[in-house]
Amino acid sequence: MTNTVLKEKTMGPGHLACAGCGAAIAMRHALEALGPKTYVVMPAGCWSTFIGIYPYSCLNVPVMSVAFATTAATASGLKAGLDRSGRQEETVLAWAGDGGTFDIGIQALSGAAERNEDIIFVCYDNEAYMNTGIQRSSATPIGTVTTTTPASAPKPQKKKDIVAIMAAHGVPYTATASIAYPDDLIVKLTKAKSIRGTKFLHLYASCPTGWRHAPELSVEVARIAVKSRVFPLYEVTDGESWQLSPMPEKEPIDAYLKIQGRFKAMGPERAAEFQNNVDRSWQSLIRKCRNAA
Ligand SMILES: Cc1ncc(C[n+]2csc(CCOP(=O)(O)OP(=O)(O)O)c2C)c(N)n1
Ligand SMILES: [Mg+2]
Repeated sequence: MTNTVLKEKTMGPGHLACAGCGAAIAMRHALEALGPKTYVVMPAGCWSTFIGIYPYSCLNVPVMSVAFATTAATASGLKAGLDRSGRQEETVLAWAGDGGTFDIGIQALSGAAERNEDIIFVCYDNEAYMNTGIQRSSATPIGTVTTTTPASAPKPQKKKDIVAIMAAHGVPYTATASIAYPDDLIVKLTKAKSIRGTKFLHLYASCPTGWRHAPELSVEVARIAVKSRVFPLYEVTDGESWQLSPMPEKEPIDAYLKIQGRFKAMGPERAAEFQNNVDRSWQSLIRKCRNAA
């Protein structure tokens, strides 16, 4: 696909995302790290619509728009084809939302990970099916209001632990990253690019429209998520060596819940459960990192 907007840069300014879209920021940093020799494979989701209408794509790299369930399988095939053509230095980036990763994309992703396909799979996680109108996914946190879990009955289940699932496949590299910590994100993707086999990045991407916060607060919300340990930053090598990334001082969770309208229906009980989930996940992560040290 040709980009008629910007020739030199991997991502131009003319996308159609909402103001403050974390997923748009995420791609800009990802392509900064991976460079122009990147092929992007993306399923349905906000990204496949706000990329723009051909030939006015905001991306200056080739993009394949694929059926929802097939991202990792298509990326595997594309990489095999490039290899066969002697183009081993080119990177295949599978780029899917949480719906396209945690839910509908997981079987193809699991298959690719089990075969250890040489791809980078990034899940930009905005914690719901945003493109179709904010429906809950298995990445949506407990107590969240979405259009399918309304204020009268916010989501009762907790978020699925996708990194543990990917680590359990024993893939060479898995990590979390956030749009609020771009240096860390770029270091991780640069590292992923240098490793052969399946690499998985769980990338936190705020969504002002779905999370009901001001667009200018997207990075701030992402920063508080890391500080409050809602979304800690870490890496897992070969599925067994867990390592915490540089983390800021710990802060209470209250600001995180208050700043977003999606948690407005959370009573004190659900808030306590949310906090409890965060604490338990954090303790478990610390244990894994200590055991690996
Ligand atoms: C097989 C299939 N089912 C449903 C849809 C409708 N659909 C398009 S985008 C989307 C939401 C995707 O959510 P997510 O992967 O989290 O990405 P986001 O929109 O949040 O960026 C859905 C359900 C589809 N395109 N294909
Ligand atoms: Mg989503």
